[in-house]
Amino acid sequence: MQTVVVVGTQWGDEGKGKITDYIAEKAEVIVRYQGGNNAGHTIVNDGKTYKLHLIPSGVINGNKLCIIGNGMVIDPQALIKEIDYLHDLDISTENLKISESAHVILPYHKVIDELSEKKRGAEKIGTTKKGIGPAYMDKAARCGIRIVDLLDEEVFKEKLYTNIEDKNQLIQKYYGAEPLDADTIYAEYVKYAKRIRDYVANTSVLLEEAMEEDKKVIFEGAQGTLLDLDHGTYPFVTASNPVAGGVCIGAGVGPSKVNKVLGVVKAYSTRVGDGPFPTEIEGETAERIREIGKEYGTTTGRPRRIGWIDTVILRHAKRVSGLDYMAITLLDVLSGLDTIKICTGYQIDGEIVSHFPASIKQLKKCQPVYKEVKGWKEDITGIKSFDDLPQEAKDFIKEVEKEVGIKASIISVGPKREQTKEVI
Ligand code: 2SA
Ligand code: MG
Repeated sequence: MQTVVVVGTQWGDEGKGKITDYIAEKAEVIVRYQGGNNAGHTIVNDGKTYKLHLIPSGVINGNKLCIIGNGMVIDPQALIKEIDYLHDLDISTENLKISESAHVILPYHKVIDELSEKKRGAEKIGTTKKGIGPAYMDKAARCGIRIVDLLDEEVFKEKLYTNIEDKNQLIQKYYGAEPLDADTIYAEYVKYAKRIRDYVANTSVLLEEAMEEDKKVIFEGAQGTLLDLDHGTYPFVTASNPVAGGVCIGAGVGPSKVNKVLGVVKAYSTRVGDGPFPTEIEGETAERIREIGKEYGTTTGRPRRIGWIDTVILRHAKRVSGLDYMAITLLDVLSGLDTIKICTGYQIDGEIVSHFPASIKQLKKCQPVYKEVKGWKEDITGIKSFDDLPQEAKDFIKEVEKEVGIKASIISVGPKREQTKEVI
């Protein structure tokens, strides 16, 4: 039995979908354990580009068991749209299973997400406005509606009508916005329930069975370590736990069942949304990386902020997720640069810090300490193996490995499956 967690080490968009799709070739079960349709995973296979938000990336890769775990928050409308989208592309969802314990995103979550961001003004988080935070808030406040509740019309009605009263108080009295109509939501969601009913299961049990049969399981993280509710740049984070530990809670498996953790590392850094970003750069190099790397939000289309690779962050990710090895992605995007910077530490008020600070004030003061390495001019998108890489690219990887203290086992030089290479 072997299970692997694919986790984002930066602020998301490291190419987790692509790496999951690549290793999914050898796996039978793919599980998402946190987040919702705030995620945007792009996969290119056989000349086709797929964009997924809720369904595990393994769905593209044959008839695998794809699990939406209990730790996720599900917008049923978005889920049905994604199922229909896959069907239109002749991709089967017959092996898709949705946890009965996952929470449901309701229209008031989306409205409150939008209103609370507006109210924050300059201090906004830069959320995707998909209702993710408010849905997790209700989960913690014990007034959330789970998939199992949605499927029982009586239970759903009772919970919805109770909630709507409270939510409308907030929406109308606090935010001064238009209240929502419970009857309309009820009628709409009952229809959604009918569409998704057959996919719903106790996914923790399904996973246990699969593991007992020695099936290879991939846990696919969404977002990244620095967006983790506990380990990220709080409050500029998402409302779930993308780190590897999130697997146990969000999929219903014990820690002893998690065998390996693969950290996906973009060869530079990006962030979409607000909050501190020590190695952020602007100007020509940033523009160039954004255009070549197509650094625009998959879900929202927002231009992503760009920066150099930051090994302070990567060491933080290694520690909090227990990374075994790295997959370095988008290496090709750096081709053509004269020099490449690797951040090895921060200076705050004249002192060198080598661990990622928790204080946002401190983070804003961070001056990155860089090591500069030589770039390479060659187009590397067509390399057949790791050995074909120019020496400078190999040296860049070696330097990152040395700073982080773990090996890169996979490198990726383009969006296509054949552009992902195993190093070891
Ligand atoms: P939310 O909506 O409550 O989760 O937002 C909170 C923060 O988390 C960030 N976040 C993301 N960052 C990178 N990628 C994400 N997925 C999409 C993508 C995002 C998009 O793949 O491109 O299309 O804009 C993602 N989801 C959430 C978000 O920007 C906030 O900083
Ligand atoms: Mg993404």
